[in-house]
Amino acid sequence: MKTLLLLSLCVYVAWAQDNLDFDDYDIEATNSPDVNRTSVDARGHRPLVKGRESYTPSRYSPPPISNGGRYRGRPTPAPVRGSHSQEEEQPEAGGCTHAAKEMGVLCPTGCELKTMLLKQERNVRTSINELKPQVDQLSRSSNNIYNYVSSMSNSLRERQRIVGDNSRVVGRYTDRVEDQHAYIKETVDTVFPSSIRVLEGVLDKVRLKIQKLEKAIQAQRELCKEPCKTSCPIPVVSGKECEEIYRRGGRDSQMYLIQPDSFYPPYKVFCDQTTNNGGWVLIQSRLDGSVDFGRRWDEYRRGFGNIAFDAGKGHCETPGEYWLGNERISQLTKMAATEVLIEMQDWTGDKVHAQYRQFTIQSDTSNYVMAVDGYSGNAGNCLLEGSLELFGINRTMTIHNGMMFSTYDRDNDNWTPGDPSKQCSREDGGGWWYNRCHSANPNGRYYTTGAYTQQMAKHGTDDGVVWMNWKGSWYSLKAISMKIRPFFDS
Ligand SMILES: [Ca+2]
Repeated sequence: MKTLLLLSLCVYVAWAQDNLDFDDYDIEATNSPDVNRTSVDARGHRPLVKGRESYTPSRYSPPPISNGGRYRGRPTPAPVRGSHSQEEEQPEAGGCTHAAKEMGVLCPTGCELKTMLLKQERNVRTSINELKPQVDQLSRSSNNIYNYVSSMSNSLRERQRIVGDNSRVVGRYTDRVEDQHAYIKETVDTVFPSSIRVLEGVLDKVRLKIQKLEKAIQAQRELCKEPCKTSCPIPVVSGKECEEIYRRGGRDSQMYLIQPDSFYPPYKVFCDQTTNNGGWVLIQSRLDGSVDFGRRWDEYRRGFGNIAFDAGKGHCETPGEYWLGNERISQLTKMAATEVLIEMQDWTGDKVHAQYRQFTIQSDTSNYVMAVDGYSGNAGNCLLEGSLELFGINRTMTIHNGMMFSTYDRDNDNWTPGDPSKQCSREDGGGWWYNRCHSANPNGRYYTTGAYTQQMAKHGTDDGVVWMNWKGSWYSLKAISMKIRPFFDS
């Protein structure tokens, strides 16, 4: 019973210690300058960027109707020509009328009438004789008119027949037109939509291709940002790494071709053949800020930067700024025991170094976990011990040994894994074996001022080229380099 009680007490103490540690984290984290950052503006709207953007309201207005029918004045009836009244003629009364017409007609009588009739008969006969040919002529004319009317009737009937025929033809054509219309409508309703779908598919593919091209163009632009690499004569001597080149007579520090694995093609690297008996493969180099180290996972995996320059001696004996690439570093350190030499320089010219007798980078599948051991040097043992400015768990957080590699697009650090807002690489400027987060930051932002401040840092964090155990968090080194070679126990 006593033993059980003691065991329970031990468990409780251990649990309480754990919780205390967590509380310490939180208190420390709250007090750390990392947290006191300015808040980000709300982005519910998109304000215009002054001088670069403008707002143009685009509205469609239909054009006015033109050439659609001109107004014509309505025709007016022709004016009536001046009419004049005609004198009413008095009827012929055989000379029997009164002198005044209001008095009416005076009828003749007796022989007087006979004489008058005889006299009249002559006149009438003459008139009849004159009228007769006119009547004949009129009769003939009537016949002609009759014939003409008959002919017109025939023509009219013929026309009506033609019109009838035409309407039948028109009817037939109308039917055909309706058939055509139905066919076209069906085509529009069924064939066109499917064709449009096909075209939309094609359009989507074209769009994807354009996006790919734009990405490729962007990638090319990124490449073009880097300064042009000068061509260097490649030394005849080569080997699987710089140590082998040294043994084969390559004693000058310069760019060489190495081929660690005959299965893969050789690649260029800078060999330091003078420091500590030479044989060093330069895997990391910062010296003037000419290369951006804020890069993606894939770039750190493949490597980037400039291997070396020809400063006028006919061969590339001046190293550039570069990262050899995690894949190559991993391969080199896994071939055999490897040591690493980290040399650094401040802005006054002082130099220190940190050396580890064992240095191995695991493969891609384990996110290039780093393992170091066997420190010596005068820069401070950042990779194994963390920052000496910190104590307890806070120092532990800055140890790099055993960490996976992280970049701003691949968070493998120890700072709240799974929370995308807690990314050391994003805040500290480069790819590195971040913990939570660092005591050494050789791939950080390059400050030409040396000392820098929280206000100068992009995220208010110590994102410079930092080796805390030498210069603290707020001093960015002028130069730092990492070199590896096979380790031979002497
Ligand atoms: Ca994290």
